[in-house]
Amino acid sequence: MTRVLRNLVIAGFVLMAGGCNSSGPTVNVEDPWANATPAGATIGAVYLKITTRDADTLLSATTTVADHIEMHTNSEENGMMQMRPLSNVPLAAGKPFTFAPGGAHFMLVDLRQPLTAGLRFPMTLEFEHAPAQTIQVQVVELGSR
Ligand SMILES: [Cu+2]
Repeated sequence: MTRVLRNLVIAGFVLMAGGCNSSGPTVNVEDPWANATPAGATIGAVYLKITTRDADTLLSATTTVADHIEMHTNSEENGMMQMRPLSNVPLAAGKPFTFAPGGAHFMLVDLRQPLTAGLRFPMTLEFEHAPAQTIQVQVVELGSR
């Protein structure tokens, strides 16, 4: 490699590194919430809006209040609502993806405690590229939103 070429390559790496650190958080999660669960319930659902600065893939989620979390989507097939598992969720750069009632949701499986209105609990989101994000989910009274 000539010296000029090598310097160009080094300059390119410096530019890329600068670009990766330039502006603000890479992941923005808005309004994470869950409905309170009735006594004896073993599952719950979390909703939120997520925007990533760069194209990424949401791989999984974990929480202290449930054994595990599955990502699901609701879709209508032959006139019936079907819940299907999502193995991951592709996120387009800068384009919000919304988990909301009637659509995509995080399903908390085998709750370790009831979700009571007013409770806040942590949930950690894992991405293909962005660092893991821990957010606080707000539990609201069932039917209040
Ligand atoms: Cu579900």
